Amino acid sequence: MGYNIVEKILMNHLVVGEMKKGSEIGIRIDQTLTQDSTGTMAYLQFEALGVDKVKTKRSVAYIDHNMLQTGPENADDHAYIQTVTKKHGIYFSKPGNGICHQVHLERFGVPGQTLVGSDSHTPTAGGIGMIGIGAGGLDVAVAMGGGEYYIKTPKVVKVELKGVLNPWVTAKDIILELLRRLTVKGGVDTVFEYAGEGVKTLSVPDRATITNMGAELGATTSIFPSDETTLQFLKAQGREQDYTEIKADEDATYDEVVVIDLNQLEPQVACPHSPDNVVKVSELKGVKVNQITIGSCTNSSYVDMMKVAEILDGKTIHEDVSLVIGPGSKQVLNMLAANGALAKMIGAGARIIESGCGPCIGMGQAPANGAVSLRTINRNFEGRCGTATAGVYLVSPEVAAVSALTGYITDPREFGKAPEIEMPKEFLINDNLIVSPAEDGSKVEIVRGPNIKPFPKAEALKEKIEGKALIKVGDNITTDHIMPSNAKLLPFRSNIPYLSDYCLAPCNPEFPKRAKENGGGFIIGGSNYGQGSSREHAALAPLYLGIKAVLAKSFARIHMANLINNGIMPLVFNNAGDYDKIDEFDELVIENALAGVEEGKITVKNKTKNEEYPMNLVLSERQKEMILKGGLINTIKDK
Ligand code: MIC
Ligand code: SF4
Repeated sequence: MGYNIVEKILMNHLVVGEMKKGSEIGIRIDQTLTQDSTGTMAYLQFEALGVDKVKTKRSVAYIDHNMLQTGPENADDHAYIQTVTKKHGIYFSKPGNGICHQVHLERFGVPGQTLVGSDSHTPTAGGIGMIGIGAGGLDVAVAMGGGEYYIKTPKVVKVELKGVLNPWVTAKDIILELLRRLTVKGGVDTVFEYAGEGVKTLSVPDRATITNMGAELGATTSIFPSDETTLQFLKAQGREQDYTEIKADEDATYDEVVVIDLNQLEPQVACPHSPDNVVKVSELKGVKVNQITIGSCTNSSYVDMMKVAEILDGKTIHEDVSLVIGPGSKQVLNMLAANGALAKMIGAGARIIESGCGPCIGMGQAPANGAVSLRTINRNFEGRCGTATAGVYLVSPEVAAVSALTGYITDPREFGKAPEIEMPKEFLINDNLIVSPAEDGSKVEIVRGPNIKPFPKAEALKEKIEGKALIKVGDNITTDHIMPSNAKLLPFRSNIPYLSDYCLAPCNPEFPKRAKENGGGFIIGGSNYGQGSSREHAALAPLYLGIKAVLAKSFARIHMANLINNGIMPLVFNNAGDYDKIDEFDELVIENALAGVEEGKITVKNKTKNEEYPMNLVLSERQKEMILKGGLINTIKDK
């Protein structure tokens, strides 16, 4: 029997366990990446492991999120990351070099290898046939130290792309279509493997747009074959030697098949406040737009930017629109500057921002109250842009650029001929913002600014756990709700005591105070609790506030792993209806926690209502140990 691509790469990297659907496996990790907003914590944890030099083939630290330097905190953290990486054998991509996923694709990704990154969009690397997985900082730290990375053996879904996209219809529309059909919870414990004749028609950056936003399906990752197109891309990046062909066997099998007919697709848009709230652009015709941002790790490649420049060339943006453009990397920005495309953007009235995450994570460019913001990014969760009352719509760069000219959401097919941009035969290669690690790390002094505070540590599990239901939230709560990030909070990512005062604040600003006054307690969640970002802070802040367990209908993959790594029990309602029976401030108690963890079943007693709720806690042996001992660090220390 033949194998699909996912099976081939995972089998090649299998270290622990057996590849049986749903059972836990440990895989060897070839590469890691971190970015700055999760990186400080990841490197503090790496230091706690006491490993001298990373054991991976390549590890890279990017500075791309915390680029607004409104105070010294971000620059202090950059200095910490630059020195800690120099000491321990990690490459350092300086601020200005670009967004981690874009730069990693251009300069470091290798088909057939595995990559773990402390950012949920690490699957972008699937665009060149790599298994890229987003994880919490602690898991990345362990991978840097040579430890394996654990996932549930995924379900593999083949996404068969038929036909060819029509003019003005893009890779973004393909992934939006998948989100429309499968929703933000449709990909949990799944890898999407792309196949079919349509694959050949998509460039590497197109493929990367699709694998990037596979994260919004909640998928473990997404992957394309590594083929002639991949080879041409790597050649143009001067990295031909990194190429290997990777394809599924003719008789490969899949758990499910989804077919998308590219000819039938139209330009699409994800409406506020969820990436799966997708409709056709033509259905929103005439909606007035206030702000447009083009960029982010989803859509900021050279070709994306060139198309935008062509659309804007010689024209002027609508008087009521603010257009902001952030090219994804120094390579892209430099090429646009050299060939005059930047001048076309500026000439039309665009505001050019540096190559980084910027508006995508609310680091500046918060729209006006009630504004409509059209963005080429991947997430439009409520409030993420920095303005709770604004509505963010997710679109392709083409829809964004055309709408910038008209001032309302516009189907670009009304605009005329679509720009045709060739992939460059040679990219401009200049890695002078990538700093190599020291030959001899022992001489490097690590700089630690006053913003860096120790991270909270969990304690071994107790037999009896008591507390109040401190907060009850609904379905699809994101990590942007649990640990919000914006220009005011992102600088404090290495300061959990400070951050914890904002934990779950978008749901209820009283929560941190309640948790402190009651000496901790429980969080009650709906389904897909913790979707979105990989930020471990969404587990560390609750840990700091004394949260013992989260009771939910279901959990998103990365957040669940982060809770377990930090010794917090993710309990799943056996009867989903029990969720309705709990009210905030109910007194809850778990009496036989230790035995319950071993059995995978825990009974939560509601003392206020005199009821009992059976909960599931399905854990691997490795995860049980973490819950019992109080997290991953304690487990490793014991060994
Ligand atoms: C995001 O897009 O939400 C982020 C900001 O890149 C996060 C990482 C973080 O919270 O620092 C992610 O996607 O993991
Ligand atoms: Fe940065 Fe946005 Fe991509 Fe996250 S999704 S890595 S914030 S550009």
